[in-house]
Amino acid sequence: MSSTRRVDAVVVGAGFAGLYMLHKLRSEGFSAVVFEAGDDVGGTWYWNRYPGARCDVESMEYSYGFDEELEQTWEWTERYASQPEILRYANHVADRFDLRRDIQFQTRVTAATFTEASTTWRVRTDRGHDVVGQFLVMATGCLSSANTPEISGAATFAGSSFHTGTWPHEGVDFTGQRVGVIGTGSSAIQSIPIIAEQARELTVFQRTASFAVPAWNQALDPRAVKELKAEYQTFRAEQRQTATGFGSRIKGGDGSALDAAPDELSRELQRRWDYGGLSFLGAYNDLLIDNQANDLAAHFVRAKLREIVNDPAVADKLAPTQVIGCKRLCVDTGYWATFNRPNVHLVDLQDDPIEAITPAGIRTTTGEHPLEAIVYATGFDAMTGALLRIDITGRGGLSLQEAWAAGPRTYLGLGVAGFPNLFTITGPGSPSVLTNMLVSIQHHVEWIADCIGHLRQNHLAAIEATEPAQEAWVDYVNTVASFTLFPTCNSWYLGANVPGKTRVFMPLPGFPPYAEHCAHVARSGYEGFALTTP
Ligand code: NA7
Repeated sequence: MSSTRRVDAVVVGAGFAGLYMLHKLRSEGFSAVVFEAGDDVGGTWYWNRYPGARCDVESMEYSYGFDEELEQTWEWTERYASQPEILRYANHVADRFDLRRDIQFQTRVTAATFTEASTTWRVRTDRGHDVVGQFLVMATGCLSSANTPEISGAATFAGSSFHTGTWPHEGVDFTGQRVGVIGTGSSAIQSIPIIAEQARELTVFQRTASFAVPAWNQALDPRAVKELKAEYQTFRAEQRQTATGFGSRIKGGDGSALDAAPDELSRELQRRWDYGGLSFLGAYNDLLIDNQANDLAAHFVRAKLREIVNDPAVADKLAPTQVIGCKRLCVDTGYWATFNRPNVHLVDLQDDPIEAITPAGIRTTTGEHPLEAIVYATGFDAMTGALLRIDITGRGGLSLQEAWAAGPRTYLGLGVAGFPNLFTITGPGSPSVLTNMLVSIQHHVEWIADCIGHLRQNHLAAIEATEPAQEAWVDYVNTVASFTLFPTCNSWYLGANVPGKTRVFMPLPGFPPYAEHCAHVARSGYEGFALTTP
C-alpha cells in the first residue's frame, strides 16, 4: 500500500515513550503520526511476554505522573507489576487519550532521510508509507532489538526455539518437555523458576553468573496506596531528586560502606535485603564507585546464595565474580532456590562451552544435552540496536551508522550533530536505563515538546546539536562513567554482549544533575544547539 502524509512530527514506536510523545504533541497543537512494528501499544511490555515477566521498579513508581486523574484512577494490584498488568495500563492510556487513531500498527520504519532544503524528514515504512514531518522522534526503546547469538547448528534444532524478548502471544506450555535456557540475566532469572515447575527437565546454560536480590513481591495494601496517592505529586518530585528516579522513600544510603562498623554494615544490608529490590544498591553511596565497598555488598549477597543453594558445587558455579551492580542487578522470586529442584541442572559455560546446537539439543564440550525446547534469554542489542537498524540519513548524506561507527555520539542523549530535528527519547548519553524509565521518558518527552514549541514560537525551522557541544558531552559521559565501577565488566550498558559492537558506556549515571543541565540548556535558548530560520 502507499500513502503520503505531511505532519509536524513522525514518532517511531508506541511504547511508553511514543504514547506520551503523541499525547503531548497533540495537546500542544502539533500533528503527529506514530509507526509501531507491533500490532498494539506497549513496546517492551508488548513483546516480553515470557513467563514471570515483571518490572523491577515498583508499580506505584513505574507509571506516568503527567495526568492527575490517570494516576488517581488507575489501580496497580502488586508491588511489582506483571507484564500483563503493565500492558493493560499501556492500553488504558491509549484508550483514555484516544491515541490509536494516530498510530499505524504492524508497520516498521525502514528509512528516514533529512531534506536540507525543507528541513524535514522523509520517513518510509515496510508497508509503503511515505510521510514527511518537520520533526522525527525516535521512541524506539532501549531494549527492543532482540539479541540472538549465532550458535552453529541453531537452525537444525528439531524442537521449538523462543527468545524471551519476542515471546509467543498465546504462551508456551513446557509440560513434560526437556527445556534449555541460554542466559542468566533478568529475563532468565524471572522465567527459570516458572519454567522449572512446568518442564520435565530444565538445563540452564550460564555464561556469567548474575547477582540477584529478592523482590518479595506481594499484593499492594490499599491503605498504603491511598496514602501515597494523597501526595502523589510530592512523591513524583522526590523520585526526580534520586539518582535513579525511584526509591526516594527508603531512608539512609548517604554514608560510605567503608565507614560502617561490621555489625552496622550487615544490619543495613540485611535491612535492604529484607526490604527487597534494586534499592539494595542504595545502602551506601559508594557501592558503585569503590571496589572495596562494592566487595562488602557482593560478599553479603554471595553468602545469601550459599545459604539458599543446597549443593555447594552448584552454589560455587552460581556465585558471581564481577562487581555487584556492574551488570543490572536482577530482582528475583526463588531463582537460586530453583537449583535445589531435582529436575534443574546448571551448565557453566566457562568450564563447558557450547560447541553447537544439534537437531536433538545443545552440545557442550562434555556432551549432548537432549532438549525439546530452547529458550534464548540472551538479551538485546541495547540502546542503539533499534535506532541503527533503521536507515537514518542526516545532513550531507551522513548515515547514523557512519556517525556512530565508533559508538553512539549524542548531545544530552537527545540530539545528534548532523541530524537536525531528530530527537532520541532516552537515547545513549542520557540516564535512561540506569533510571526508572517512566521518569526519564516523561522528562525527555516534556523537554522535546518544549523545544519544538520554542521553535514554533520563534519561527525557527531547525535545531541541531553542534559538534563541539556533542564532543564535550560524550567526554563528560565517559568521565562520569569512569568514576564508577560500571565499565569494569562486560555488560550490555557497554555493548559488550553483542559481538563486534563498539565498547562504549552508553547511559549517563545520575538523573538530577542531568535534568538540571537539560533545563539550563533550554533556559539559555538551547545552548549547544544551532537554531536555524527557514
Ligand atoms: P541480559 O541482561 O542482557 O541477559 C542476557 C543473558 O544472556 C546474559 O546472562 C548473557 O551472558 C547471556 N548470553 C548472551 N549471549 C550469550 C551467548 N552467546 N551464549 C551464552 N549466553 C549468552 O538480558 P535480559 O533480557 O535478561 O535482561 C535485559 C534487561 O531487561 C534487564 O537488565 C532489565 O533491565 C530488564 P553475559 O552476561 O553476556 O555473559
